[in-house]
Amino acid sequence: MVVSLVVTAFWAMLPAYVPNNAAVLAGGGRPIDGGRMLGDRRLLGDGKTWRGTAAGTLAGTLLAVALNALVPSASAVTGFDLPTFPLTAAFGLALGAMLGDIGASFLKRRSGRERGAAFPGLDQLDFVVGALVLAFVAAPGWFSVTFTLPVLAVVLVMTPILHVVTNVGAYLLGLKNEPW
Ligand code: CTP
Ligand code: K
Ligand code: MG
Repeated sequence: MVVSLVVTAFWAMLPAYVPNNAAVLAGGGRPIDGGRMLGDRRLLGDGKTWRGTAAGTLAGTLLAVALNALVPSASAVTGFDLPTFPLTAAFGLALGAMLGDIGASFLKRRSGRERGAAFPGLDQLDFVVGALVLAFVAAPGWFSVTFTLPVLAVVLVMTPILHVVTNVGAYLLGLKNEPW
């Protein structure tokens, strides 16, 4: 029961987990804010680029398409009723994850945090909130069937843990400048 919930929650969130990591690998180039300032600080900063955002959104969406192809065999092997992703849901999860992260950068700059600074709590959940909200807007029917209250609860507990583990890992591998 609990295992089934955790596996379902993880599967349903994979298209939202991959974008930020893909953006780290693919990022660079023109910043989204074009260097613009708001007051004496950058609007978003150099850490939010068009290329990273596009690559992250594409990676999350394509992963969902790949997962759809695996659903029959993965469900058969695990015995769990794993969700498939309509394209609207896939795109909503992936783009939402990127927008949540961008929103967090906006808040970090407004609160005086420089690029790369940690914002505990926000760092671990910004992309989850963005992904869930945009998936709900893009595919409300799918969302309500997939993200039941127990699944949502697991997502909110599991994601910060996974986020810490993957970011420390990426830092140790030299892929990220900070371990958060
Ligand atoms: N990245 C990107 N575009 C995005 C998100 C991330 O290009 N939309 C890339 C950038 O190279 C960024 C790196 O991934 O530096 C790490 O992402 P993140 O930790 O989210 O950005 P920070 O550099 O820490 O910037 P901020 O303080 O604004 O979060
Ligand atoms: K971030
Ligand atoms: Mg960072």
